[in-house]
Amino acid sequence: MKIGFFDSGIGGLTVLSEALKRLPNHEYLYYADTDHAPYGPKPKEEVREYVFKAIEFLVNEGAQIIVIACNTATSIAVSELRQKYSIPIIGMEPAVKPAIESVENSTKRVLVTATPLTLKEEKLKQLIQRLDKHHQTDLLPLPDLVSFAESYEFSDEAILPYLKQCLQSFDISEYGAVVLGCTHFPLFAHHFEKIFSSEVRLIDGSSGTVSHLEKLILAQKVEPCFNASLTFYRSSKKLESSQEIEPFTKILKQLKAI
Ligand code: DGN
Repeated sequence: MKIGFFDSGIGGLTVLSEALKRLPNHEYLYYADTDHAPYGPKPKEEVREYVFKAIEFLVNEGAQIIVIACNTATSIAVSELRQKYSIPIIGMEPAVKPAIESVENSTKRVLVTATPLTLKEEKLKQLIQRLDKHHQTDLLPLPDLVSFAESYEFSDEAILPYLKQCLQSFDISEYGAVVLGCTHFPLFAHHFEKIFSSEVRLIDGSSGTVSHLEKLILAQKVEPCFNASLTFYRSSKKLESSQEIEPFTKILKQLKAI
């Protein structure tokens, strides 16, 4: 089966890596809209256009299922995309449910981190309203992490001071779970682990999204594909040389997916 993955950049690789581990026998197309990343600081209408263009491209390349491996794009465009296309379109959902469940019988709180655009959208507000019965969640936008990731800046010297500064008005000992509500953020999990105690759970949405993908594939009863493959695109340009592909495969190797 041809499965199209989309993100503004390398963040969606955290979701693709989970899919490659659990569902290896498929043809994966990975579209990183790096000409326009990061989406966070851009107006919603502009981002919406980029997302529509990317999905159109993946559909034209033959994708039979699309995974929008980007929380920001999902909150802005998934409903309209599902109206436009007849193929299944899976979106991301910040993992608020498992995070709240993990602190349910304690006095601990949940910190939901994401891009400013995701935190502003109605979709997340409604999700929290529905699940957060005991008012245990706080929101924290982390606007710069996507830019750090897109410039392959993962050094402790750059990331730890940034996270500490964003967290300065929070009492971190209050938290039992942190939701990584942007697909780029798991790339910084080891930095979060240096700030929060080892009992704090870091939860992202990739496992839930891949379970959804797995169910859809099973429902379609497709035969396993014996020429499984991985094709990468940067904003509509197919990457051919190993030099072009290397930044993506390097991350997938770090995530132990290939
Ligand atoms: N990986 C995207 C997300 O999950 O929200 C980040 C989008 C962006 O470019 N800000």
